[in-house]
Amino acid sequence: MKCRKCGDKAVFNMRHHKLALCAEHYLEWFPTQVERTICKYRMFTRDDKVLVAVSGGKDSLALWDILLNLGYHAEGLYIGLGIDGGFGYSSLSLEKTEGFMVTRREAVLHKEDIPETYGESIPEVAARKHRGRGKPCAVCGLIKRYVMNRVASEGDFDVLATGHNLDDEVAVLFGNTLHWQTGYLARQAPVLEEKDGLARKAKPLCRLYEREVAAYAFLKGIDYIYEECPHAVGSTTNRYKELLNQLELESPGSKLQFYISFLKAKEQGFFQQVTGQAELHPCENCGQPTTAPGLCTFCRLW
Ligand code: Q46
Ligand code: ZN
Ligand code: ZN
Repeated sequence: MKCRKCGDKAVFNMRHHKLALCAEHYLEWFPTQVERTICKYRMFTRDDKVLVAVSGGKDSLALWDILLNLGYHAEGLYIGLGIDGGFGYSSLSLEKTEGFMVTRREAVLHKEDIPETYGESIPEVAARKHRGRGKPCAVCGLIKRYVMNRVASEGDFDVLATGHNLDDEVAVLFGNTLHWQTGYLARQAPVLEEKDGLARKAKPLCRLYEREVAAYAFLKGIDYIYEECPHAVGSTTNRYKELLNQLELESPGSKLQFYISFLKAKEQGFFQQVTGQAELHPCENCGQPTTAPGLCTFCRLW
C-alpha cells in the first residue's frame, strides 16, 4: 500500500477514511485532526490555560505532546492512585509520565498523590466504603474528578482536557444507549461548559480511533505504559469495546458514524428535554461544587 500524499510505502491504513499514509505524513495528518476537533467544538484557544490529565498512557501523553506542539498553553496533571496490581501500575505510570517530561523540558507537571495526601490508596478507600465494594472504579472516578476540578480551579485553568478517544466515547455511548440513560446521554459531549465552579471539560481526541492514537504515539517514539489499570480488566466498558471492534471489523467506520450521528441528533435538540441538571452549591468543608446537601461526596468519603 502506498501513501496517498507522497507515494512512498504506507505504514498505516485507515479503512474508514480510505486513507493510507507513510510515517511522515501520518505524523502530519494526526495533529491536524486534533486541531480540527478543537476548533470544531470550540474547545479552547491559544489564549487559554489548559490542564491536561495525564496517566502515562498513550492517549494522554499523545494529547499533551500534540497540544504543546500546536502551541497551546498545556500543563499536565498526574494523579497517583496507589494502585499496584502486581506490577506497580501507579509507579510505572508515573515513571512514564516523568520520562515524557525529560523529552519536553518546557512542560509543566502538577503532581497529586492520593495515598500521600489522604492517607489511603484507591483500593484501600474502596475496600472501606460500600460504594467501592468489589470494584474500586466508582470511588476512583469520583476522586479523580474531584482532584482534577480542584487543581483546575486553584491554578486558574480555563479548561480541563482529557485523552478520551473515539473508542472510549463510543463504548460509553453504547452503554448509555443500551440502558437508555437519557441523563448521561444529554451530558456526553466533546466539550462541557463550566458550571457553578465545575471546570470546563474537553476531549480533543474524541473523533480519533484508539489505534490511530496508538500509531501516533508509536511513530512519535513516545514511551508510554502499555498495561491497563488492573481494575479495567474485564470491565463492562471493555466488553462493549470488544463488541464494537467486531462491528468495526465488518463495517469500517461504524464507530465514527455512531458517534457523529449521536452528536448530530443532540445538535438537533434530541436530548434537550433532559438537559436540566441538579443545582450545585459549595461543599461546607472544601468549597468545591456539589449537589449533595452539606458535605460533598468526596469529603464524606474521607
Ligand atoms: S484507573 Fe481507576 Fe480506571 Fe483503574 S481503578 Fe478503575 S477508574 S480502571 S480509568
Ligand atoms: Zn507520505
Ligand atoms: Zn467537600
